[in-house]
Amino acid sequence: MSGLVPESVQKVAHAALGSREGDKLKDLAHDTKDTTNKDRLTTDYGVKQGTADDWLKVVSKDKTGPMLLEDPFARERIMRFDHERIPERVVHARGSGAFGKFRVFESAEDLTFAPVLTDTSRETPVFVRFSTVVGSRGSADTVRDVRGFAVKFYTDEGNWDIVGNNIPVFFIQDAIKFPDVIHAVKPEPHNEVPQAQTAHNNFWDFEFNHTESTHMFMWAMSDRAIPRSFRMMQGFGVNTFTLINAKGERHFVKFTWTPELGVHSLVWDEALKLAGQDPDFHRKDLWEAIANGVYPKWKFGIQAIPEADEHKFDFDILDATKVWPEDLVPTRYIGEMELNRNPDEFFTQVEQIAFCTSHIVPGIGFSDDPLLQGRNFSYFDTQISRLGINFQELPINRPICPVMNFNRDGALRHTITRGTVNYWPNRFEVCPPASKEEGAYVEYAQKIAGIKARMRSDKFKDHFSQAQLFWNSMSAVEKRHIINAFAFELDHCEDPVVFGRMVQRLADIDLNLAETVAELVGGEAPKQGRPNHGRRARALSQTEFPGSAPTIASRRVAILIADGYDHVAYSAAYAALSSALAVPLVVGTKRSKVTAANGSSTQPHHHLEGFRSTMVDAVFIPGGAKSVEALAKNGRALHWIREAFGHLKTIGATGEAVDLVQGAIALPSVSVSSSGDAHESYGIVTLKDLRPESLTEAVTIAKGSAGFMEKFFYGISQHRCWDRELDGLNTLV
Ligand code: HDE
Repeated sequence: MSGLVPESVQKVAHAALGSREGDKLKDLAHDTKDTTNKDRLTTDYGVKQGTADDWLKVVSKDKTGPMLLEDPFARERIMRFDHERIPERVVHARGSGAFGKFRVFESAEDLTFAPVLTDTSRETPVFVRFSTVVGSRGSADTVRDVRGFAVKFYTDEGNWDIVGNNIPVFFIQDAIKFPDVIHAVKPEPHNEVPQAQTAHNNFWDFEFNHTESTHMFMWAMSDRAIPRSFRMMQGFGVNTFTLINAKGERHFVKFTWTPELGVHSLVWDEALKLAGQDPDFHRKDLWEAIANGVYPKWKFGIQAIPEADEHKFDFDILDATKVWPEDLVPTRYIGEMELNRNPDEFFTQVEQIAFCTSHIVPGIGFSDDPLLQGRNFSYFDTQISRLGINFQELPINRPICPVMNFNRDGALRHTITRGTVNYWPNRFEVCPPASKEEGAYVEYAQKIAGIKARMRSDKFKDHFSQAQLFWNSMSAVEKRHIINAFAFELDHCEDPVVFGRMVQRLADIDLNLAETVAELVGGEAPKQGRPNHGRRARALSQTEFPGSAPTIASRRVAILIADGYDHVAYSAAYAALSSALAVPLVVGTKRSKVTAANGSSTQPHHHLEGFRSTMVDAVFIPGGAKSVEALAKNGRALHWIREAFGHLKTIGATGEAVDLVQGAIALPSVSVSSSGDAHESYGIVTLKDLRPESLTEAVTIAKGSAGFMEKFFYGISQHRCWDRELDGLNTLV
């Protein structure tokens, strides 16, 4: 360690400084201070302070007495503290972020002349902020909500922001409705309840009254709204943008990010528990992966429609409540983003970053998407009240290319612009506008003719076809989760008008869905449903994105032990997990030293009370007669095993621990090994008669492998054992 900056962070930062990606880091270095032991405490105006503990007082003999307002040190401290908070974001208040880099591996020059999308040799620095939408800054990470996925590219032509979500559509079609939808979803005005939840009367009342929301609320009730990790979600620009190529041709486009690790979600019970047990679960997960060098990566994709084809679809391509089905407009993946550096300071980087949909660079344009047009106004405006008019000067926001203009003054102006003129044109010809050849942004000459009116295109009026398309495209497990999500949400609406009408609305999507939910929540079953067109589309079900290769990198695996554990199995598992870049976490009956049967010992990372099964992806329990006996008598240990089973996690056990797992789960359909051969049943991987040589450190993760570790790792790489749920075995939570 040097100063207070962890070495791992420094190493990455220094490596990046030599590269193109390091340009933003170099820029930030001008404003970055390390806290070191050499520094001495000073006031903000630089005077050294001799004490940090006592306010200046008039003291009597017993050293007590009134405090003096004169004390400038104390006043500075208190006043600075009084003003530490700035307004939190009105939406997306809770988030976390990281630095990284972006590069295209295939030029999109047929679509655009923007070098960030055409120059395959260029590395563009990025900062990404992930967020929830509804909750306050201090709310929990794992609530059911849409996730923000906002990317700032620091390009040589200026900053380009894609301010996206992990769901490709939105609740409303026209920006004028945004205050209504957000008021409805936020805590209710009379009692400020509930926090960070869609499960309340006002939200579902709004949804019923806005049929255009139907498609989006189906996504919000799906597993997409409870991601396992920010690193395991897709990102979508949602709005329709345009790209202009060197020939002056224009395409309508949508942007997509697809994670290398695949799209994976928590199960609902796990998400609910984590909100209390580890409210920072996603924030820590991102930090941990980057600190461990398992950098999250996403492929960047574009869907493009030539300008001439704008009206060839049965939906309006400018309607943000619609996807462009992959079967009609395939995504072409052309680039990759990697996040590889954690922030140095949360407030000045993650909190003060200011995204604006209006930040685009030459070669990229807007469309007449009525949601996007409104967003272009809103983001700049909101930054003014959140950060002040000079927000673009904050280190995290300023571009890495030159900035020069005659915008001046305002609160907290930072830049000192020398020179005698602050207007154009001027007699010195200082700072003239650029020509197109010099890289000026030139608007596409779009022909427009029309009348001034408050209207929407007729195609915007179809609010159900794509909601049906989404439902039809779900897997059996996903459908079940959506039904359960509605059952949970509507159960939290006490007003019978609200849940009663919502179950009727579900009949516009699928009668069976509506009937099932009606029965669960106590609404009147709809008599008739809207005919379902029966069509399905690719890429809507998240099961189509399992990841580029089976891996357990960055997966958290608990190893449960007590005194007397089998050290051979323990250390083989620990080593194999580490070499596969997973995160082994040893959880003991206590956190003080635990001694193995052979006299070796280990210091667990956690103990069973402090750490819960919800916080890991899989569990391994080595044998050892005494250890297993202790775990079997420990209610929390048994609950760990049952809960991990109920949450569909892979569980591995060797030696005596096989009987422990079998006893805890006690389901006849789940069999365990009785011999020296590794055995797998419903994601329970067991090896009764352990021969040390059967536990290898180098594990190939592939389907159908014979070894214990191979089977165990393959199970983890599959994220969850869905067969347990399909066969109704997941009730032990
Ligand atoms: Fe936002 N949105 N939004 N939004 N949004 C904000 O800007 C707004 C919409 C999204 O990590 C605010 O800086 C309007 C769609 C993200 O800092 C605000 C409309 C999508 C973030 C705002 C929308 C988003 C925001 C609040 C409808 C997905 C967090 C703080 C017309 C494509 C960015 C801020 C970050 C934040 C307005 C709809 C994504 C108030 C008016 C659609 C990821 O300006």
